[in-house]
Amino acid sequence: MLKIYDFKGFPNPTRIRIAVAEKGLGDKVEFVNVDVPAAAHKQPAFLAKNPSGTVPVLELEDGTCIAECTAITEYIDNLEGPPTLTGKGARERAVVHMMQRRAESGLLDAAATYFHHATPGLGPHIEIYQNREWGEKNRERALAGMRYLDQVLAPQPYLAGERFTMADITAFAGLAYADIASIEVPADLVRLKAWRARVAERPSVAHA
Ligand SMILES: N[C@@H](CCC(=O)N[C@@H](CS)C(=O)NCC(=O)O)C(=O)O
Repeated sequence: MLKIYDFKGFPNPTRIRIAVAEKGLGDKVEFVNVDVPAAAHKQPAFLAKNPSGTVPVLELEDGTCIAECTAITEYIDNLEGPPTLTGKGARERAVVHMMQRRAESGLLDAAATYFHHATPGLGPHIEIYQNREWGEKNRERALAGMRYLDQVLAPQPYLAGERFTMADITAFAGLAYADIASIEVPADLVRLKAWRARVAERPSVAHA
């Protein structure tokens, strides 16, 4: 049995719950709750699994711990059946990773940085360093990221082209993070809003 340490409902754990559901691997995975609000992810037992002190973490049967949603998604996508989330062949894999990274850096991580630095975040026991100016800058970055993704969707239904991929999962979680941080999607980004509504209807996303 694979173990995934996470906290249900948080944006990054949601990325992996979507990936597991997309691949139909729910019966191969045990989700282990990490009490993030109580700072369990900053205690030595968890830091031994992931020195970054973040969820999710995938633990294989041989004890190998894999952190970072991109790496976990790669593993899940290649576990059984042909890969569907991370691309097939050199070109598609490269485009998926490029778009994933743009969604991650420009939207998800930007919204997270705003949340952790310019709002109370997870509370003073966890947010031991805050830089408000850097946080505010990242709010602007998140909005620019949304605008960029809206443009990407002009000629195509999904962020990496014709199919739903890891890039869409990351951007969807990025918008969830923006919601948590009260960064509203600007009203004129109609393509991004329509894409979000379509993605939300996928069974894997609806149940994550
Ligand atoms: N780049 C990491 C981000 C993981 C992350 O930041 N997870 C959040 C939950 S959404 C977390 O553990 N936050 C706790 C904290 O920052 O103290 C990944 O892809 O897994």
